[in-house]
Amino acid sequence: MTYPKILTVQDISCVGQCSLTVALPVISACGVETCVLPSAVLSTHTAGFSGYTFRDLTEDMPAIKEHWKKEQIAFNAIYTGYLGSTRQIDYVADLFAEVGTDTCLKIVDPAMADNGKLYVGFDAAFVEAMKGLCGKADYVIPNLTEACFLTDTQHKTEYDRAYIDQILEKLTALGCKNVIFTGISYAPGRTGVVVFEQGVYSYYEHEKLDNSCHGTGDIYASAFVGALMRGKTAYDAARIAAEFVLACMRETAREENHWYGAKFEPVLGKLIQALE
Ligand code: PXL
Repeated sequence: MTYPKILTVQDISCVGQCSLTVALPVISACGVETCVLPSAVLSTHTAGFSGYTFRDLTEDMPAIKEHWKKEQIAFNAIYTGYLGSTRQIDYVADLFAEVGTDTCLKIVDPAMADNGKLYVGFDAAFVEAMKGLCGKADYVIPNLTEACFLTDTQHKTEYDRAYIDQILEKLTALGCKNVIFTGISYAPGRTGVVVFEQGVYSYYEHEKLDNSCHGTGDIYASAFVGALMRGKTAYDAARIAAEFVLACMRETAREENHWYGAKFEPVLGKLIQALE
């Protein structure tokens, strides 16, 4: 792959340091051409702001795809994040089938839930549709809450390896080939990412910081995708993305009032260095 081109499908939250306003700069910084298909346009993200606007762009998706096909545009990878409607999930499956190269990598971040709850606006029908999309992906990047919704598992805040193994088994049964399972913590003060590749388990553990920031899931997935497209193994990409998110969170903790997102911009240079 000489100069990989990736398509990312997720919303534009105009303010909020998440979704496309993260994916575009982060993947571009990784040296990968980043094409975008906005799933919706919101004035802000939905976590903590009230009265935000929401323009669903589902209706635009088929015509955009047809134009790309007419122009013979094909992507080396397609990475999806926050999607704007249940129907949109079917259109994303069409994109997977019709505008990828022969070796197109399909990466799904089922961005729909955190801390035991679905984000505002999502329901059981969306979760069911997302199960189907995950089954079509080469890599799925859920947090624990999302994995629980995808596998009808009760969400726990304290758990052991057997609980995680059982979720991984159920994700595999859905058709997920490789799982990058974020925010898995087996010991106090520690957390990490499980890399489950073709049934083989590995784990990258690191410090658990006291602060938590909105949007870190999007930063993580974008950095993982960028590193993977730069030829890193899934384990190395998972490790590089984890270290990048830690750097973003440390940067964010320096300012008390920055509550709505993580400050990734000042540490983009560290991500670029990690890829050299
Ligand atoms: O970070 C995930 C995300 C993306 N986009 C929108 C969101 C959220 C999480 O709440 O509201 C619009």
